[in-house]
Amino acid sequence: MTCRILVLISGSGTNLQALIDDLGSNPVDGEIVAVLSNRADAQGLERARRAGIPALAVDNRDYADRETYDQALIAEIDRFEPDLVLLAGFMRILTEKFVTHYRGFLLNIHPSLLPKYKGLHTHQRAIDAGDTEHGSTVHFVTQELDGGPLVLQAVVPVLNGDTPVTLASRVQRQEHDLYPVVMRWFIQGRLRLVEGRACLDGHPIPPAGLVMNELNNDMREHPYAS
Ligand code: NHR
Ligand code: GAR
Repeated sequence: MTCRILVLISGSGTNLQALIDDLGSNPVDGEIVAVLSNRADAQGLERARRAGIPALAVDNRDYADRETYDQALIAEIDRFEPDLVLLAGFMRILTEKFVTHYRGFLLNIHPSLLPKYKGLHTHQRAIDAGDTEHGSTVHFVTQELDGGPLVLQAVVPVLNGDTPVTLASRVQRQEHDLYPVVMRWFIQGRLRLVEGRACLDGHPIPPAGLVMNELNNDMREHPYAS
């Protein structure tokens, strides 16, 4: 049965685009059935429409508080009967009620090597800490912000002279390979949340998550080669 995927965004939607392109290029039994944004001006909504995907905004500023907003969001999402909900640059913290409703089929891509740097401004924080490695993580969403079971990470080097902008763009290029891999695992029934643990092919994923790419030594020695 086709896996019905719904994507939540807030901004430019480059991760959404990577998911759309991946589904369009390699046959797999999954379909993005809708894209929702909390901002009507999110560029990602336009990307969805261009791909023929229903795209709508549910603006959080139209609701009194997080509870009523999430209630409205749940109602909109459930009209599409999704089997998988993906947060792709969605910038609103979700209530316990929301994450419980979608438990086991709600994933997020977070721009840090979790458990480091939960929350916002991750690129700046990695630079300020003098980290030599940074990256992005796909995880199941639970009540604990950016604290749910880790699935897969992509690692990038932090280079001399990096700014949050240059570092973010290096991370985002990796994200565009990372999120489609995890989406496919879920579509194929390989990735499941079992008793609070992420499992791949029936085996528990280690708490630190799997790593998609190891830092390539060439890049370390010739950091400007890329
Ligand atoms: N909700 C829950 N319950 N659990 C998670 O793990 C969540 C979540 C909602 C979003 C994405 C997350 C990220 O990848 C995410 C994970 C927004 C904020 C935030 O502080 C923090 C983390 C994430 C997303 N948002 C502000 C808020 O008050 C608004 C910031 C803004 O609008 O710019 O909601 O980073
Ligand atoms: C991505 O880098 C994603 O990891 C990050 O926002 C970017 C969205 O880019 N997510 C968060 O910061 C969530 N708080 P995109 O809109 O181009 O996909």
